[in-house]
Amino acid sequence: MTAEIINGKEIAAKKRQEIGKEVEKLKEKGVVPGLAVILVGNNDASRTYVRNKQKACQELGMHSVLIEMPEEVSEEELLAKIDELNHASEIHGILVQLPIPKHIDEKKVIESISPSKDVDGFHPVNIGRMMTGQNAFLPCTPYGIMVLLEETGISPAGKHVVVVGRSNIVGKPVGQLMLNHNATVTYCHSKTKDLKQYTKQADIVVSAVGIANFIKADHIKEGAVVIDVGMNRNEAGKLCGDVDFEEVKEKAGYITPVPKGVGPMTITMLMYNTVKSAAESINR
Ligand code: L34
Repeated sequence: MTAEIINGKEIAAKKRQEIGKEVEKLKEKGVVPGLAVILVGNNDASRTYVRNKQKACQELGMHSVLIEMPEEVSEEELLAKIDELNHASEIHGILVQLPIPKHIDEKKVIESISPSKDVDGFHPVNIGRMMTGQNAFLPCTPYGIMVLLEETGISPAGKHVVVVGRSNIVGKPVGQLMLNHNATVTYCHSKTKDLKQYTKQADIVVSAVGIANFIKADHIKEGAVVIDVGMNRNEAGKLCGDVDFEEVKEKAGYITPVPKGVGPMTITMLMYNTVKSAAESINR
């Protein structure tokens, strides 16, 4: 079987058109959705992702501010900046691009963002709301994966989803969203013994481990859906996912490429959440 390639860039473009219409409606009501991104230090990959986020804001006619802070910035200074943004009426979404330097407590930073502006969906309040099925900002990468599946006509209901990776940003929440959509979910991670035994049973595999060419054809059941969340660089410095694409695409039913797979959807759902926050700010 040769897999159908899920074109994340194309689906993202379609979704962004819909979001653009919402932006126009809000502008008619006098509200311009605004996103503030804080970038700490000098990580080239982070810089690229943040640039893509700003570009998306511009294309949708949204307000965006980038706050750059040096690697040595103190935790107090970062928290003070977040507090300022929590109170800024023209800002509806606040995002601190991860990773941040080790001397700053990441959990403390995330908890300092107002849940009503936490467009990343990383605040424990939003995570709890997601888990209990209440109105919440859903984390952008997991949400983007759900939309990719929906747009491709794949329902997780009744399917066995195997998530490889258990980060707070991707692995844990994507399993939760799949569960909310009636999938049967198995979580695997670096301590899992005999990973293949699990992944081979999966109707849908979501890989978020951060190791290039980690998932091979013999991990995958014939015809399975393979979602690659990896953003790795190979020996040649080329961007690649967790999945050995050339090999796995001959066996899978559907596969997402890297780039132009999950990445553009992450940014799209960030735009969606920011517009949602702006709309909700009207009634507060
Ligand atoms: N706070 N930190 C916070 N929120 C996030 O949602 C993120 N993430 C992850 C890293 N840190 C974060 C992102 O934004 C990963 N991520 C992200 C976003 C966009 C892209 C990749 C990762 C992206 O634009 N990918 C392009 C290719 C980019 C390139 O050429 O390097 C793609 O087509 O996949």
